[in-house]
Amino acid sequence: MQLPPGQRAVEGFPRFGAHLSRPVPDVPDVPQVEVRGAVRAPFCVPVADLAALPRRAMTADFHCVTGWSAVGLQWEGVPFGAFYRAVVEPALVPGAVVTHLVLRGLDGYRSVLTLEDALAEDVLLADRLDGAPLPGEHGAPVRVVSPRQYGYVSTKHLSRIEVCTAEPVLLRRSRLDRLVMSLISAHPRARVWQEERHRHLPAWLVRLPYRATIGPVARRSARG
Ligand SMILES: Nc1nc2c(c(=O)[nH]1)N[C@H]1C(S)=C(S)[C@@H](COP(=O)(O)O)O[C@H]1N2
Ligand SMILES: [Mo]
Repeated sequence: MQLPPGQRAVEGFPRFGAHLSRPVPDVPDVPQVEVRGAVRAPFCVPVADLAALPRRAMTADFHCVTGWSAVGLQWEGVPFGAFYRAVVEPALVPGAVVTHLVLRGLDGYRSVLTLEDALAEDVLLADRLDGAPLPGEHGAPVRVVSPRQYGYVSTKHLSRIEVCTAEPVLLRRSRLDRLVMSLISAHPRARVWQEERHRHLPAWLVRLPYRATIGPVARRSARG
């Protein structure tokens, strides 16, 4: 089995992200996904309404930008494209040319995708993993999964989709935050097979320091 350049398989599927120090966010009693931006008016879609859309199962590897890959994950959910066409497109401002989406999670996490990447046929709104409801640590009640992009695109606990007609700039609170984030800022496409890890840093430069972080991740996720 072949992995994308610079990736190594780990045992199991680690919980990972900007949130590691924080507990899994609480899921509201009636979870919803808010849609706003270039729509006629912001609105909320109850996660339960996803049941009306077609479903898809998919086996895929999951690649974190730091270099670990979880292999052979079995996802189930609604194709993101089907959701977008059924729910978002009819609500767009007439004439709006959508270029990007900002996805937000219940923990405040945000990621940016081009519309083209979001509508790829293997992008899912996943609510099941390995035959069971999506567990909290992996993004309950519903998360995005985009297997051909680095994991940072695959927003967990999806709570908001912002529809954009130009590439959005995510505002950062502190100056240090802004400096660090501009250095390690996400690649606008984030395709794993092209090794598009970051916007400004070449992949070869980050491979080695990242590798040092994989050991602890792999140990944490090892079972038994
Ligand atoms: N809401 C939310 N989604 C997130 C993150 C996060 O911190 N919060 N981290 C991202 C990163 S960097 C990775 S690698 C994957 C990790 O997914 P996992 O915790 O299911 O392994 O989630 C992505 N989605
Ligand atoms: Mo990641």
